[in-house]
Amino acid sequence: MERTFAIIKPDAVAKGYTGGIVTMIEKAGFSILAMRKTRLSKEQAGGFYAVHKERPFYGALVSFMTEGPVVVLVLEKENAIADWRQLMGATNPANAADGTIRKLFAENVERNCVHGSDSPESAAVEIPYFFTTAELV
Ligand code: 3AN
Repeated sequence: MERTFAIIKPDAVAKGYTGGIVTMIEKAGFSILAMRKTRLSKEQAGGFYAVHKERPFYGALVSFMTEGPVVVLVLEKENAIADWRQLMGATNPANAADGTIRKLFAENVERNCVHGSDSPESAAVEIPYFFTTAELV
C-alpha cells in the first residue's frame, strides 16, 4: 500500500466541485485516511510550494492557494502516487486526458483544481505538513 497527499484547491472548492471530486477518488479505489477543510495562510502556502520559489508563477500561485478554503486529504491504495496523478490529469488542463479531474473541472494551468504528491519523497514531506500520524485512520 502507498499513501499520497492531495489538495482540492480554492477554485474547485468555491465552485462546489468538492463532492464530485471526492466521489471520483472513492470510485477509483482510494481509501481516504484523512480529510479536512482549511484555509492556508501565506506562510503555509509559501512553505508548501517552496520548491517553486524561483519560478515566475510562485507569487501568483501562493495568492491563488490562499484566496479561499481548500480541502486537504491523505489517500491510500496500491500505486497511490501515480494513480492519483493519472486521475488528476496533466498540470495544464488543455493537455489533460478525457475523464480526468482537470479535464472535467479545471480552468487553466494555475487554477487547476487539485494537487498531488509527485514522488514518495514529496508525499513523505507533504503528509506531515498537514496531518499527524494519529489522524491517518
Ligand atoms: P503538478 O501540480 O501537476 O505537480 P507542478 O508541481 O509543476 O505541477 O506545479 C505546481 C503548481 O504550480 C501547479 N499545480 C500549478 O497550480 C502551478 N503551475 C505550474 N506551472 C505553472 C505555470 N506555467 N503557470 C502558472 N502556474 C503554474
